[in-house]
Amino acid sequence: MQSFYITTPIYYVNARPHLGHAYTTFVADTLKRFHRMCGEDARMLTGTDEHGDKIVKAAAKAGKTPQEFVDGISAEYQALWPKLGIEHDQFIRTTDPAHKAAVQAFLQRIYDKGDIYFGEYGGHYCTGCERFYTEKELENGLCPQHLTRPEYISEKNYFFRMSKYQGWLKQYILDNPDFIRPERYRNEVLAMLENGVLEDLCISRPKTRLEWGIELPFDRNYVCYVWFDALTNYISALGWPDNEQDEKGNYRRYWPGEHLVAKDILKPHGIFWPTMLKAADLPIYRHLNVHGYWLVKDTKMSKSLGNVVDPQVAANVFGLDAFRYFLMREMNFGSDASFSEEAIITRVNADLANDLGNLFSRVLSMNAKYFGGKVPAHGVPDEADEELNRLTDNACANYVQLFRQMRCSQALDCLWEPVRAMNKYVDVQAPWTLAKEGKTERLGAVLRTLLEAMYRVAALLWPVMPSSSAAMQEQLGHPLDEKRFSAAKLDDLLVSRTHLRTGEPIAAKSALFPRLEMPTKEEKTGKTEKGENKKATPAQQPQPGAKAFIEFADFEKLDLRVGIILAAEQHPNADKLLRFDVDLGEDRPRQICSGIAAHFKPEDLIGKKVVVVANLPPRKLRGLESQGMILTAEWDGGLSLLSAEAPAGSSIR
Ligand code: ME8
Repeated sequence: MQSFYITTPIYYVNARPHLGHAYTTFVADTLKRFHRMCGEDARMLTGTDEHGDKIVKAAAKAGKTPQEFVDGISAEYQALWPKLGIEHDQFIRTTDPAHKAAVQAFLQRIYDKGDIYFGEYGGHYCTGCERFYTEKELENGLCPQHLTRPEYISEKNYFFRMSKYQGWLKQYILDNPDFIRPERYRNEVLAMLENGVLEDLCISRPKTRLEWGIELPFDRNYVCYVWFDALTNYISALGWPDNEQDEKGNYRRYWPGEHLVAKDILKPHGIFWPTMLKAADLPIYRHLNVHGYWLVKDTKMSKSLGNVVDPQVAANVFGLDAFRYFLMREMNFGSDASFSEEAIITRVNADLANDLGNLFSRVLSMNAKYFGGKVPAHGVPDEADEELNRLTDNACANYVQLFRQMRCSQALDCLWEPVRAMNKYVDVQAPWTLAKEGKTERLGAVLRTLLEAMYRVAALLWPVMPSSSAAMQEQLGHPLDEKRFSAAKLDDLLVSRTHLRTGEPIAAKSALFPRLEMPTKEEKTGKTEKGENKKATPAQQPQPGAKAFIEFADFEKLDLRVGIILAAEQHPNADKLLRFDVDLGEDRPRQICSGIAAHFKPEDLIGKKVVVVANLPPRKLRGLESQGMILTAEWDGGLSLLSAEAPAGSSIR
């Protein structure tokens, strides 16, 4: 069985987990699930990076010993991931004894090969980055990351002969075009290798300056530089070096793996790590997958700006699967993306509530109404059915291919083509008309075509939205069984148009993706403010440009009802108006005139369910009495009819 090993960076424990950490970890979880779904032996690693200057300083500030401090924050990370539905197989800490022993073995191996030497070094040291900068790398004498003035330090240290591997690494990247992806980051690393000489890497810190680290096995007066320590986690977690020769051990089973990082740590992963592996005669990782930054309203997240997004709060407010979907869909892997409440609400309402949720809700309720909730038989497919099937086949195949290339956002975009096409197909095929005309066989064929395509989309969405995908599969009478994932099953999803069983009962309704509203302050903080003012607070004022608030009692005066259009024709005296007979569940249909002639052909609207304001006083429009108003949604040049899947006369609240 093919194996797949995905890692996240191990996060520093000097700060609490935020949206950025959650994103990388969600992507890793999604990829692990995707490869499991492909029938592979997939494993995911995450963890915490706990040594170094930064941690010592943060611990001192918190009035704790480094060990107490790292235990506390590492525990927060460990507790968070399961709450976010992350299913990692292992959580590594760089303070684990097995990791420390692995780092020492790694150092010793390179030392014995002659690629670690002792020398004098003077350089500009930035504590924020935990690294030395050369004069050339500074910007106006300041660290380019932290914009602080580094300290000039001169001391004797151990060095890794990284320069020796410059030519090898450059050639390796040229020979393996997708080793670092997307391409822009490959080019960045190539530029670092092509512009000048790669310097040797200082890999020690004298204990006189820093004690909180792993001792060098060949000199007890020094501890290991954090990056050398941290990068080794990717193999120490697999049990290296003890199981290096063991065919059945995790190291031989999973290495080389796939790494996932943001652009901030491109250099250590793109340059230090492959040269370290090469020097230790170990296989090089498969790919370095580099993503951009999440910005908050176009600014970097920072504690001082107070704009750090807490992933747990976001998952609680918006729903875990909706949050995951948004992150995967909104960030084009490799580029930066912006997080805002407006962005998530817009995306979730459009893609999940309107497109996918609405599709499930209308198709399942029609199936309940027309076939008692049982899967109807396949009919003889007509051209429209074939077209939808072909579109679904292509979209499913492209989705899988794009996922393999880490292009999750494009993959999801692709899968939404059949979702949107299915909604259109429902409108065009108009099952309600087929039902009225007694065309039961054709009605069954239409619903079966839809149900099969819906199942394929729902199943493929599992890596991104595990619970919703499982719920949709269950609604379609096919509960998810993770034990049955296999390459053959995935192939079947991609090509077969028969997954459901004729006559089997399925759900009569579905309400998986509620529309999101802007969260209140209380929902965001989870607290009520003391002495809260019962009147509208500024956060509750209407948005600029919106209408003034009304009392609830005013809203209750409206009689909104579901109506079915029984007849529709052009108004005899007005080009802009259509005349309808609408069944509102009363003794006889009402005549309603509506100014929507520019947008619809009257014959297309027969059988449609609409929402009607039923208690407006009758009014004459160009000679014909109108006994109600049909509600529409309008946007730039576009117009659609509001609809609700409920019997005629149902009241709307
Ligand atoms: O660098 N947008 O740890 P770290 C997207 N310990 N991702 C973000 C982000 C943002 N705004 N902010 C952080 C370290 N991340 C080292 C790693 S690995 C051997 C050692 C994510 O806590 C992203 O994955 O600073 C980034 O690479 C990582 O957190 C940095 O985490």
